[in-house]
Parts: sequence; structure tokens; C-alpha cells
Amino acid sequence: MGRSWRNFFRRSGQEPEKPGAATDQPENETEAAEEGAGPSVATTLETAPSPVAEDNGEVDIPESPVTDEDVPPAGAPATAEEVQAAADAATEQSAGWVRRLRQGLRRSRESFVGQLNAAMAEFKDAEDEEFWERVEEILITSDVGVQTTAKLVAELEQEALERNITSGKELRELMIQHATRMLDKPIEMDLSHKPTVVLMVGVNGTGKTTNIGKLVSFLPGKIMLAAGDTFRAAAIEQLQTWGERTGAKVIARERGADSASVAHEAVEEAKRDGADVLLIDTAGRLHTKVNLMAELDKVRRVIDRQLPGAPHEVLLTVDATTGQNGLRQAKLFQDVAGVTGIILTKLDGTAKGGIALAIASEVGVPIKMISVGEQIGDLHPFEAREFAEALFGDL
Ligand SMILES: Nc1nc2c(ncn2[C@@H]2O[C@H](COP(=O)(O)OP(=O)(O)O)[C@@H](O)[C@H]2O)c(=O)[nH]1
Ligand SMILES: [Mg+2]
Repeated sequence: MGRSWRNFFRRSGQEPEKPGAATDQPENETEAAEEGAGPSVATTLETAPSPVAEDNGEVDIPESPVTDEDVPPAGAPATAEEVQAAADAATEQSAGWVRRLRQGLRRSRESFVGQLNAAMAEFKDAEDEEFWERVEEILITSDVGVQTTAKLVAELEQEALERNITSGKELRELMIQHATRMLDKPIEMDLSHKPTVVLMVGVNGTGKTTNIGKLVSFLPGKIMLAAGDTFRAAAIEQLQTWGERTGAKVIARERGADSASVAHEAVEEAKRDGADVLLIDTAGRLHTKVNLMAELDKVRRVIDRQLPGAPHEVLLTVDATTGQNGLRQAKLFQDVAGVTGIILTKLDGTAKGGIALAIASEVGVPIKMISVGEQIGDLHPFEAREFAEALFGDL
């Protein structure tokens, strides 16, 4: 079964809630995830610029936030009936999500799973070098990347030889296992701070604002939003629309205002108002690495001064349709923005789903969520095995 939002959010330092008392949990998740409930917020978009190549200037890599160790998820039911009901609901939700995920990855699957199927159908012998070359080629063209492909295929080949695997079916399962291992990282979001401050960063058009909007629906507690992308009027309006839809308060200033001062105001307001989570949107102009760094650094410093240790989470949106470009963006932002997690977006619009593997193996932060469409229910916690099956499974 896939991971649900409920066990995605951790509130360490808090006692597990009593059965049935988890009213602030997103109980209506399935409801919210229904088709049609999602937004179609029209936006004027700038096309994502290619990542900046020059690397000038000193980079102060911010420290990653400290997370506490294993804490049981809040709101676990106790009676047999409650357990059953929760399990049924989770299965239903998860089945719905798995369908969405598979549908979302359709283009990736069609483009290379077909080729992989054909190759695997002919597989007889792990000593067949030509076979492995063909698999390498297929993976590289699906944006798994040269380095990650080499690693994955070497591991696969070694195990296939050791175990004397001779059927394509077994090999496919092995592939899913190895991909899962590569993708599997701790992804939970720690919501124990009050307020927990989440900074959303990423290149324009990669899905920051819409995915903040979706995330609000799943976050437990009182949520506040900050329109830190003051560069585009549309970004401010877009966030306000999400605020109206979800009931979250939105802190916004006029276009052109200093985004660090919006962040400052938002943190003050979140503290005063007793918000549980503050989500801060940012502008994603990649004019130069130095400017980007300076802007994000200023926002971070302002937040940290008001609330030491914040932001507690820095989420980077990466547009899967940009393939290897997205991988470079992830590396760049990891350097300059202290990213703690990646949201891989637009997996539905691309045949480049393999990029998830490249990111997992080449970037030091986990993919925490993925997005396979524009509806609320299209955003989901990332689950390694589920994803590997949806990508490589023979369905
Ligand atoms: N198909 C698809 N579109 C998405 C996804 N995530 C975001 N978008 C769309 O991408 C566009 C840019 O998103 P936006 O949140 O404005 O990006 P931002 O500039 O980073 O804030 C919007 O039209 C979104 O609806 C996704 O997973 N799939
Ligand atoms: Mg935006």
C-alpha cells in the first residue's frame, strides 16, 4: 500500500493523538482529491529559463534543519472497527492514487516500457553484453541519465549473474527492486515546530504556487500562506485564489514589494495567529546564480532571525518535463538554497519519468512528493516501490 498523507506528516515532540481525536487531520482527503475539486487557476507563465551555467561567488551552504527521530504518526485508531475503517479508507485512497500515478506516468511508460518489454522478452542470459547495452540505451533515452544508468545496470547485471537469472519476468522484478532501493529515502515532513515554516523554491513555471495550493489541503492544522513571489502580479493573485479555496490566510503585498519583508510579515503574523504551518512562496527568477542566492539567502536570514531554526523545510519544485535540465536545477538549488526536499512535478506531461532515478541517485536530498496533474489529488507523498512499479511494471 502506498504512503498516505497521514503518515507523511510527523509531529515529533507531540503525544500521539487519541483515537478519533485527529480532527485536524485531512480526513476529507479522498473528497478533496475528487476529480473536479481541483483548480484550474489560469496563470501567465514565463517559460522556465535554462539553469545558469556560470558559477561565480561564494556559496554559503545553509545548515539543514534538525529532525527528530521516529515518532509514531498522530491519530492512529485503536478499536478493531476503527482499524478496519482506516485500513479500508487508506486502501481506497491508495488505489485511487495508484491509478492516477500510472495514468500520470503513461507517457513515460509508453515510450520506454514498450522498448524494455521487447528487450526483456528476448532476455535469456545475463552474460549477453548486447542485452545490457540495449537496456542502457533505453534508460538513457528516458532521462535516467548516463551516470545513474551505468550504476543501475551494473548492479542489475551483477545480481542477475550471481543469481543466474534467465527470465525477463524475474529480471523486471529485479529492476523494480534496484530502482526502489535507489529511490527509497526518508521523506517525512516534521511539523513539530509552531509555526513550522516551509519555503517553496524553484524556477518559474515549475509548479511552486499550484503545489503550495494543493499541499494546503493535506496539511493538518491552521495553515498560512505568504505571497513571496512579488515579481509577478499573477503569482500573488494565484496564491490568494488558493487561500479563498482552502480558507488559509494569505499574507500578500503589492507587486514589486521586497519578498524578504513579505516573509518577515508572514512569520510575525503566523506567530501571532498561532498558525501551525506557514508556506512561503518565492520568485524563481534565475537571472544569475549570485542574485538568486542573494535573494533566497536574504529571505532565509530574515526568517531565521525571527524564528531561530526556520525555515524548517525548503521544498524545491522540479519540472520533470525538463529532464536533465531539471537535474541541474536541483543540484544548483541544493547548493544555494539548502533544499531539504524535492517536489517532482508534471510527471504526467512527459516521457522523462526516469529523471526521478537520476535525481534520487545524484542529488543529496530526497524526492518528497510528486505531482502528476493539476488537480489537488494529483500531489502525493513519494513512495519508492510504488513509483518503481508504476514506471517499470509490466501492467
Ligand atoms: N500537467 C501538470 N501541470 C502542472 C503540474 N504542477 C503544476 N502544473 C502547472 O504548471 C503551471 C505552472 O505552475 P505554477 O505553480 O504557477 O509555477 P511557479 O511559477 O513555480 O509558481 C500551472 O499551469 C500549473 O497548473 C503537474 O504536476 N502536472
Ligand atoms: Mg508561482
